[in-house]
Amino acid sequence: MHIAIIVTHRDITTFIQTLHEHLPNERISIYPNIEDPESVDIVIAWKYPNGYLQSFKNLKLICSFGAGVDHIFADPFLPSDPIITRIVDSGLTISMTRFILMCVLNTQYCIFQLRENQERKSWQPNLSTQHEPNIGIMGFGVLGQYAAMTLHQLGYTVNAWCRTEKHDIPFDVYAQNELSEFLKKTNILVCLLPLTDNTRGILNRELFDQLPAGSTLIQVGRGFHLKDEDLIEALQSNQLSSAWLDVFQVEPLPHNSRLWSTPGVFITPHIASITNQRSAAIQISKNILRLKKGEPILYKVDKTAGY
Ligand code: NDP
Ligand code: OXD
Repeated sequence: MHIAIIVTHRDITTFIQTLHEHLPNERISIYPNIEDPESVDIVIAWKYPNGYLQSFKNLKLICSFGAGVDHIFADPFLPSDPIITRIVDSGLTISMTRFILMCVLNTQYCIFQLRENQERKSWQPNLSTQHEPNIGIMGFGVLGQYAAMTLHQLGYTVNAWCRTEKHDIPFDVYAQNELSEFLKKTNILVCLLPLTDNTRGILNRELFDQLPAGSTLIQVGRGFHLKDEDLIEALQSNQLSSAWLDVFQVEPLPHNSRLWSTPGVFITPHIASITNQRSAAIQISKNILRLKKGEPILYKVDKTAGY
């Protein structure tokens, strides 16, 4: 098999080395040095240039190097035949939960305010440590479910919202048409949705207005879920009190973005959860061996749903 790795914006030394270890007999080409594209069977992709796969006429499998696949569906020339897979990894899932917990705890205990108080030697126990977070998780998939269950086990009030019905969950999971009800019960909103035609721009003023005043946003989905100007307005009017933003429409976030200096915004550089190169290489090589043997491929993306 001929495997082409087209991963941009990331150092993938360990990934390449591990892939070679696990697939010692396969031909592996690395972007931009991919000769003979017609012979490529499998592409491992992260943010490749649109249209680049048009000359890969015999492609069978496209593996996303991350959990998200919006970067693949963003290609208007995406070939329609290949199976598309994504990364599902316990390390990635646990890191995301830890990141969300970090945001929740810092919000709950007003850690930045406490730090300022300390600088002024001011003893003020009545911040909002009594404030009980009601955490609403938008997107109850691999990452959302683990985060929600963990927070629930820690004693937080948790609700979730997703597209298809879920059963036997120890808290409320709202259906797609119950978004308003879900938002009313939420004062810390976590976005763990994939970016699709249905979720683009979903974090907008109309949605923020349905949350209780003073709520917090934890945005770890994708930059295009959020209407930046709507967030800034919601913060300025105190409809939201704070927003943790890990993902942006343009990354790195441009210096002239107003988000950098909007009070209440905490910016992290897309580090909520990062693909582990070794486990990703092992997972993808196992799937490549499955393809070779004609066995079912794991972690397939639903092309109709777009995630
Ligand atoms: P999954 O595909 O496992 O889960 C997606 C969830 O979103 C599902 O619960 C799905 O509903 C729900 N959903 C999709 N469309 C809609 C819709 N229109 N309305 C309501 N719910 C919807 O994805 P993961 O949990 O693995 O990952 C989620 C996203 O997290 C990724 O796509 C990526 O954008 C982001 N991410 C961010 C990282 C970071 O570092 N910031 C790292 C990794 C991922 P249903 O259950 O009904 O199918
Ligand atoms: C991913 C990401 O989708 O890092 O894996 O955002």
